Amino acid sequence: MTARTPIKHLAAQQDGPITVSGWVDTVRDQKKVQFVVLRDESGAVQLVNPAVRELDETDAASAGRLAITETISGLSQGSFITVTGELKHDERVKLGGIEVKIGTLEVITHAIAETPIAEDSSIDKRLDWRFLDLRRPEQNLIFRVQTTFLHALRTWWVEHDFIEIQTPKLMASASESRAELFEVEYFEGKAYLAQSPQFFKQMAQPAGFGKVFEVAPAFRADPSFTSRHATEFTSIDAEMSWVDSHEDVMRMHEELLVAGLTAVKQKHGAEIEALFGLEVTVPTTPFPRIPLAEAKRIVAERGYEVPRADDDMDPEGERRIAAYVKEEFGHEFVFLTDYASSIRPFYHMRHEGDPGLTNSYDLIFNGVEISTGAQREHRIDVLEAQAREKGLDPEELGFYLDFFRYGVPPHGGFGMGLQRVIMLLLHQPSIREVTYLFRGPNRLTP
Ligand code: AMO
Repeated sequence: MTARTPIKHLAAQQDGPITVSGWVDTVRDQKKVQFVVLRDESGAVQLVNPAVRELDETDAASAGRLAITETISGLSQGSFITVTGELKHDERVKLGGIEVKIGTLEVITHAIAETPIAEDSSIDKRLDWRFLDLRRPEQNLIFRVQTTFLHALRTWWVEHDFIEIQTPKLMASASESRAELFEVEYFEGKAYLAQSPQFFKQMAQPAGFGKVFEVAPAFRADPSFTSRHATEFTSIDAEMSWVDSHEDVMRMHEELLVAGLTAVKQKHGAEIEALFGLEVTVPTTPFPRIPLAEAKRIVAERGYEVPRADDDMDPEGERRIAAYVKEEFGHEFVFLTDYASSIRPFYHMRHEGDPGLTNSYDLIFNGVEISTGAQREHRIDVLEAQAREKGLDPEELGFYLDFFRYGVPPHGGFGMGLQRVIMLLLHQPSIREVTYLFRGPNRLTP
């Protein structure tokens, strides 16, 4: 490994010799002095070189300095370099109050001088050149926040005795609605890309695992071009035994999110404020809960009738109910509960006295759905009847229905879109900004 010091550690170092490596952000090539802003994954630092434009035979150091000066004059933005030099603290330096006086400079790889994207390039153009786009400090922070968030979730799950599972992404049948299904050739036959780990995370319940989680890709052949949809996203899933209702799932879900957001605030709160002008709020528990019918009444009273085409909440309704919750409870999250069975999958448990409603919820964060959760129907006769009612082929569901024939505890869980959470947490305009490599109806590269 190159013996380099990450730039973020320089401020805490004493003045003296140092090696730094990274890519060139800017070059200011003045007659008497040259400045290079060097970036790495952790920050930026100013490098300085007293320029020597002509060889001075009387000065032994002159030849080396002249070579460095010429190298810097030809240095293109984005080139990767390694510099050894002298670190010096100097309050007058705007960038972090430190500077490195260049001793040696090695160009590791030259970048083509013409950068294909600029700050104001369209998102599509930036995605074409995603590896360059990701060099921006904001992008780097997004993925460090995501790392911290996922790590905190995993820690929480492990501390609460959840088992991590990896379920197959190649399936013989649909895992959610047939409408958004990718079909792939599979030897002589067909396979489908998993839309969620739904059936297999439920399988862990009759398997006696108790509590499970998975963080993995999910695929949806959704042709929409909205800011919240991707054809491939990361699904965060949890499922646990012995729930009395969806209320137990919501309690687990909110505790988990508090753990995730606390870690993000602690580790990145200041940077998020500096780069995005945002304060991360750790939500209080319990999150507000509003039955869907009540939520629709509230937004109607406030001047918006949710279209009646289906029984769901539309995106505008989600925005409005979130605005109401923010105003009334000062909360960024709201659980909308008790969705109609007509718009929920067959595996959601229905209300004991009212089969028109399910023990389910959607979680809204800053006005957008980030998650769906529910108690599952675990009684085989009821489950079969519900599947038939939805017009599903019991043949295709055979393996799933078997889970319920050999003993199974009551259970429930949720699925949550990782990219949606990060997008809404950091107030990003689109899921494209927070996806490492976005996949949509017309994007399969890079
Ligand atoms: P659902 O279909 O609501 O529920 O998906 C759960 C969450 O996954 C995210 N999501 C998406 N993110 C980006 N692009 C998409 N096309 C996309 N589709 C879904 C959303 C959504 O809230 N099996 C159930 C969950 C469960 O009951 O456990 C399910 O998949 O954030």
